[in-house]
Amino acid sequence: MRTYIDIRNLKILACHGCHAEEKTEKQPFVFTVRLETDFSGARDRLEGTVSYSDVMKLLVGFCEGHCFNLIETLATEAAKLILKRFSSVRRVRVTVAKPEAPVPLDFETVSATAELGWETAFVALGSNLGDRKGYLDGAVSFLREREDIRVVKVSSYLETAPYGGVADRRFLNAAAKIETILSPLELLDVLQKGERAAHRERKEHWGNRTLDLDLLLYGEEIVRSERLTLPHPEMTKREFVLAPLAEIDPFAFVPTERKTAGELFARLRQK
Ligand code: A4P
Ligand code: MG
Repeated sequence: MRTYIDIRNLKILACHGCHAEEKTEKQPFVFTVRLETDFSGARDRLEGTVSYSDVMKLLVGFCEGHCFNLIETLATEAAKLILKRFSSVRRVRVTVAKPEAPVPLDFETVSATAELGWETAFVALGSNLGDRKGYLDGAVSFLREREDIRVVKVSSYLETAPYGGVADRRFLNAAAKIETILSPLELLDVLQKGERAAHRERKEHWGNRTLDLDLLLYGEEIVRSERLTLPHPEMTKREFVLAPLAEIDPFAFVPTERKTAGELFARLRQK
C-alpha cells in the first residue's frame, strides 16, 4: 500500500524571478505538494504522522525568506527541505506555480515540479597513508554530519593487500550503506569534498592515498558519463570492495551484472 498526504494550492506571496522588479515586488506562488509517508505507524495520533500544518508553515517561511531566480530552484529546494525536516516522508513532489509570471500573453499559470526522495547508495572507503583508521572514522563522521545523507550501516574495517600494481602500502577498506536525497553527481561532489578534507593528493591514478571515497551503487541506476560510472566499473573484480559490501547488505543489487553483492563475492572467491 502506498499512502500520501496532499496539500493543494497553498498560496504564498514572495519575491522570486529573474527580473529586477520581481526581487522587490511580491507576487503569488502556489504550492501543490504530495508527501509519501507510511500511515501504518500513526495509530491515529498526530505525533505518529506528518503534520500538514507544520509542512505548510515550513513552506511559507522558506518561500518568504528566500529570493530565487527560478521556480525550478524554489521547487527543488523546498522538496529537499521537507525531506530533511520530516524524517517519515520517503518521497515528495512539489509543484510551484507562478500565475502572475511577467509574460504579456493570456495564460492561466506556469509551474515547475520537483520529485525526489531518499535513495539508497553504497560508498567504498579506503586509506593506505597515515592514520588509516582515523581517516575512515573521519569520513564516516563527515557523512553523518550532513543533513542530506543518512548513514544506515558501516562495515567492519578490513586490512587488505594493495591491488592494481601502483599503490605499495596495505589498505584499510570499508563500505557504507547510506540514504541520500542528493543526485548521483551531487553525491560524487560530496565524496570528493570528503577526500579533499582528508588532504588527499591526486598524484597518480590508483596510487597511495589518505582517503578514497568511491560511489559503488546508487539504487539500480546505470550511468556512463565523463565524471561518473555507475555501478563502479571495477567493483566486481575487487574483494576489498565486495567483502565489506556483502557484509553490510548481501542483497545489494548490481544491475549491470543482474546479481547481488553476496553472489558476486561468492563468485570472486571461487576464482
Ligand atoms: N569516477 C567515475 N566513476 C566514479 C565512481 N563510481 N566513484 C571518476 C568515484 N569516482 C568515479 O578517481 C578518478 C575519477 O573517477 C574521478 O575524478 C571521478 O570523476 P580518483 O579518485 O581521482 O582517482 P583514483 O582514486 O586513483 O581512481 P579510482 O578509480 O578511485 O581508484 P580505485 O579504482 O579506487 O583504485 N587496493 C586495495 N587493497 N584497496 C584499495 O582501496 N584502491 C585503489 C585505488 C588501488 N588499489 C587498492 C585500493
Ligand atoms: Mg576514487
